[in-house]
Amino acid sequence: MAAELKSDVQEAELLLEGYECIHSKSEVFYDKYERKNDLQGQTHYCPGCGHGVAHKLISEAIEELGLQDKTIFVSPVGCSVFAYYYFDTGNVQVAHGRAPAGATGVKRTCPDKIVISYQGDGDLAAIGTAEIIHAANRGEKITVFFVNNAIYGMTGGQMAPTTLVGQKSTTSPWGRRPGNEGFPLHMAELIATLEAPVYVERVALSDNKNIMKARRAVRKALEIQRDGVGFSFVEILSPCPTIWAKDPVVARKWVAETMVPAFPLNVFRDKKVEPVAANVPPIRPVEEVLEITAKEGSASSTTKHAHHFKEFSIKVAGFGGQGVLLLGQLLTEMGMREGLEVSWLPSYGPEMRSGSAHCHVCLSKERIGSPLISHPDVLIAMNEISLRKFAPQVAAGGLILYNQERLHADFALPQARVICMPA
Ligand SMILES: Cc1ncc(C[n+]2csc(CCOP(=O)(O)OP(=O)(O)O)c2C)c(N)n1
Ligand code: SF4
Repeated sequence: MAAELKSDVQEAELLLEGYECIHSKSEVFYDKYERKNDLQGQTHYCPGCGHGVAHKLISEAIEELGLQDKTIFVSPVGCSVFAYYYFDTGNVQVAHGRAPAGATGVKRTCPDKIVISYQGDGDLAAIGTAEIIHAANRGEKITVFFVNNAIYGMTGGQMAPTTLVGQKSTTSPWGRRPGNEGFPLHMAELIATLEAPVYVERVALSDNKNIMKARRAVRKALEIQRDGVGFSFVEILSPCPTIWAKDPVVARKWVAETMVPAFPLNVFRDKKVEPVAANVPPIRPVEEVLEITAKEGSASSTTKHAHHFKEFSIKVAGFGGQGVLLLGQLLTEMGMREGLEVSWLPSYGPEMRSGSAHCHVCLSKERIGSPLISHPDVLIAMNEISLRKFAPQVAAGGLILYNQERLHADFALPQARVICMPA
């Protein structure tokens, strides 16, 4: 008897006899996942997590359609927040729930790109409900992959809008009760009630047959975007073994046996529409759009100065009501008139007056990567609080303009020059 017992490896080898075993990774994935220390090379997903399978389906579709160089992947907040570790495409990471809004901006700016909004159910159906509904309703020509695992995975298993009736979570320890927490949201059905979406399907990562269907849906959604047809949305029912406290095989079965009856698989929308050219406004110079073009022959139409900087940053800070934001806008407008790239980023509290207000202004000869300024070349400090708070950030050799007669005796700053001018 003992001699007939075979090891798992021998069993597997027997099963594979006559088959060629191929392991491959889509070219759309990085060759090496650059992660911290000993995590190099592996993904951050738990074993059996559906995100890995969803990533594989998306990357293979991008590769097959030859879209890698055109794709911009917008990753959400949630377990898939680090999708940019894996996809060798353009990547943007946005705030919780805002992926459809971010994707809208990217697509409208770069209409020839393939823009993917990838989101979990907490992200899409809770904090981002408004964004997804309005992006779908506007018919943005983006593709949304919605990974529904019926729970908040990343934060440890709180109830999501998709949590099933009776399903326990850390915030519904007795199981979801419709009388208290409402019914699960069926996002695919909801989106299919809108007029604009072109393609809406729900698929499941429950078994090989359904994974193949998911593969086709993912590809079709991307084709629709490639052809400029309209908004495409694929809901992917996906296992989360860790939070569900099930082993990966049982978790997959749970998708099939418990999730699918509650979230039926279906093509909810497959509209036949002709591709239409993107309705993008003609690109005109900003000065022209804002009607600030100087009149022919006037001084400002001819006076362009030689600027010695490549990039020049200014922070204006003070109280609400001092014109802090307006001053930043004026500087920005002057920059535009000089033909520079400009950005203006305001930051102020809820108070209309007397609250802290500041803004970041960037003037540059090249496109500006981020409007956020950590080390301004110039600080315009309109009050003492702002001086003390922001002066240490000023770049070495920078300048501070301070709205007072003189500096306080205890104030010393070695790295920047201060000019006091009571404005
Ligand atoms: C504005 C904001 N609110 C809350 C959080 C905390 N948070 C991070 S991930 C997450 C839930 C994500 O769940 P889901 O979208 O279902 O994705 P999963 O992790 O299951 O893939 C929450 C609430 C946050 N990061 N930002
Ligand atoms: S917690 Fe769940 S969704 Fe998150 S990585 Fe683990 S299995 Fe995946």
